Amino acid sequence: MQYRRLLAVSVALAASHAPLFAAPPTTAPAAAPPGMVWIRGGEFTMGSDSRLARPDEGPAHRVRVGPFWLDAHEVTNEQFDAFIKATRYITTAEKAPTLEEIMKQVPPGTPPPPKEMLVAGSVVFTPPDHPVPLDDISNWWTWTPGADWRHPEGPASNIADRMKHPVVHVSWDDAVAYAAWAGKRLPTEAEWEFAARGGLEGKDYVWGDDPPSETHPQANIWEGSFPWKNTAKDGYVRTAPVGSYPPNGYGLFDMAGNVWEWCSDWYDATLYRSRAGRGITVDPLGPPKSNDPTQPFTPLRVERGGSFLCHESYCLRYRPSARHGGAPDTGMSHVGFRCAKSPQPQAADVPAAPTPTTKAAKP
Ligand SMILES: [Ca+2]
Ligand SMILES: [Ca+2]
Repeated sequence: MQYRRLLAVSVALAASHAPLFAAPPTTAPAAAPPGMVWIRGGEFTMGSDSRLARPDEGPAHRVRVGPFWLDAHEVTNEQFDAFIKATRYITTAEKAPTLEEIMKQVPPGTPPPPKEMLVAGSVVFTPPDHPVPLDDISNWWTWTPGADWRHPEGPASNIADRMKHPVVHVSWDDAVAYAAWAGKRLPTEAEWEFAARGGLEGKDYVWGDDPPSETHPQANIWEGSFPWKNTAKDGYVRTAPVGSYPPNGYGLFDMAGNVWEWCSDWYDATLYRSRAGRGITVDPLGPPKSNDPTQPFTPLRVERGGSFLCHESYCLRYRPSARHGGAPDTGMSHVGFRCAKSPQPQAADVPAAPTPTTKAAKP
């Protein structure tokens, strides 16, 4: 847990290689669960060595994933509201963090945050009205008491006209709780990327190699000058209703942009280097723990797909190979999720501590 706390402080203070399994079924074993798409699985090139790729996206390597179902779109406020009404679940952002939680994730010697920080809230995108240096995220992120999934910009905001938009301010823990309630699970990072590519091999974008178009927008991203001037030529400054842009080759919407999507894996910035030259990685569940040298005190889970804030000048991560690590207790105004589901019988949802050499527990 706990990056929400850490980020609050920072803002405030300034494959396995198991034998190949039998060929996956090419047709779904049953009628699709409502809102889900059958992904028949297969072998693909995961990661990227493209000039657009960041270091954590390479080297590109061969991976095989088994068949699964995936939500056609990000989980919406309407869907999440049904979960809350059924379970009375309280999200991470609605609970005040403790001083102990915060101090566990900051370097030794860091002074404790002021008491006013120890209240329920979340981190909200708050754009400046002028250009700012891009090396300081506090120029556009603000710890906002009272911000949560029902109040995306803070207590004065609401989601009344955004029920078809993706839910935001959900932590990884919240997403896992929703998935368990829905009889689903979070996708693995490998499943997510296989699905995002939609059958296209080695392309920079989920729609191919063409760059984003402002006349025929392929996704909800940032247009203009980040983070202060958004021309919104794609129609939306913040989140868009799910399904507002063309689907990819598998009929999946918003695999690029709109909101980042939690995956089940721990995030390891160097993960792919360990797979290089080792043949085909089969149904990887991710590393046993997270590893990001830039955030050594914070365990991180994988987020994929980029968001409405991504722009080529700063965050060109609305690409299928792009990766990001987020602390499991961090909900933000540009992070959501979608769910996967294994063919029956359903496996346990999310492995607590998968190892790179453990074959997936998926049936
Ligand atoms: Ca946009
Ligand atoms: Ca997305």
